[in-house]
Amino acid sequence: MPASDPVLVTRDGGVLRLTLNRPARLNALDAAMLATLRSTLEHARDDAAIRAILLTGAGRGFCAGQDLGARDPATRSAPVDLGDSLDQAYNPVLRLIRDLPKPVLCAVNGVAAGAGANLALACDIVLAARSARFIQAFARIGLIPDAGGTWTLVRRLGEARAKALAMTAMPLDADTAANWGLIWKAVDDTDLPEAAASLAAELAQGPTHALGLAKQAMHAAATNDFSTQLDLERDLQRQAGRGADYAEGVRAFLEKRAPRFTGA
Ligand code: LHQ
Repeated sequence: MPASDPVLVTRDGGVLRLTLNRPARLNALDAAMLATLRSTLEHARDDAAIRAILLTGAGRGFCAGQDLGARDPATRSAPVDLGDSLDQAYNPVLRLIRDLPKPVLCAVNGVAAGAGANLALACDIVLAARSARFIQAFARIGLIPDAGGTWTLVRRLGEARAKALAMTAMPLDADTAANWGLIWKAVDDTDLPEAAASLAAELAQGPTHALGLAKQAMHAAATNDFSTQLDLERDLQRQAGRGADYAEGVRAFLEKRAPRFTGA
């Protein structure tokens, strides 16, 4: 894997680590990065040996959103169709992260702006370095939040905070993001690599099938009423209860030892 690859892809046991790798541009997203993210996440979805994904960035930033140098709207004769760019390059990646039946962890190592912020927020668990900032930078360049931002911000923060962040493009520090429930946790910068690696390793040893079903149930909760959600929990728990990991989990409990989950 050449160090110049736009996304570094490495395996450590059941963890697939994806490192956005254009540090001189704060890992701003271009077509090659998005294509690599897409194909790698498709592979991760289909490979049962991959049981957790860890997304992070190289250098001092996590991701500064769309590469604004990749295309100059003013010097092109045809109008820019950003909808096509979202449809073809961004949204498939966001849907993959959201639908992947295994945990996706994001370690936000520095600034996360525009689509970069919302890429992080699409992940299941977000850990951030205390110095990281989340910036809905879109309004600064005359755009609306995309990459799922309007959906995520309103659900996690409510309209008041979501609208203020979108309309002011104010940077949100990692501690406030955690206090507001936008992310899981802020940790000291120097602790982030170890905290992220150990959480990813722990997730990769978990009952992967059940974790995927839990993710599915929680996503459905956003639109289900209580009774429908009870029915869904029944159906998914039925599936989990047939799994080898449930049998192993109960056996390990009774034998007073740590479970050895296989992900099945
Ligand atoms: C960059 C970028 C960048 C290129 C820093 N591009 N080079 C849009 C269109 C299409 C479809 C899909 O959806 C989207 C969604 C979007 O993501 S729109 C939002 C795009 N992102 C932004 O507007 C953020 C732009 N960047 C910034 O505001 C700042 O760079 C932040 C606040 C992220 C960081 O500020 P600083 O820490 O002061 O760093 P810097 O500004 O000095 O950046 C370092 C270098 O990275 C610099 O290059 P240079 O050669 O001068 O050292 C920047 O030009 C470059 N860079 N973001 N998005």
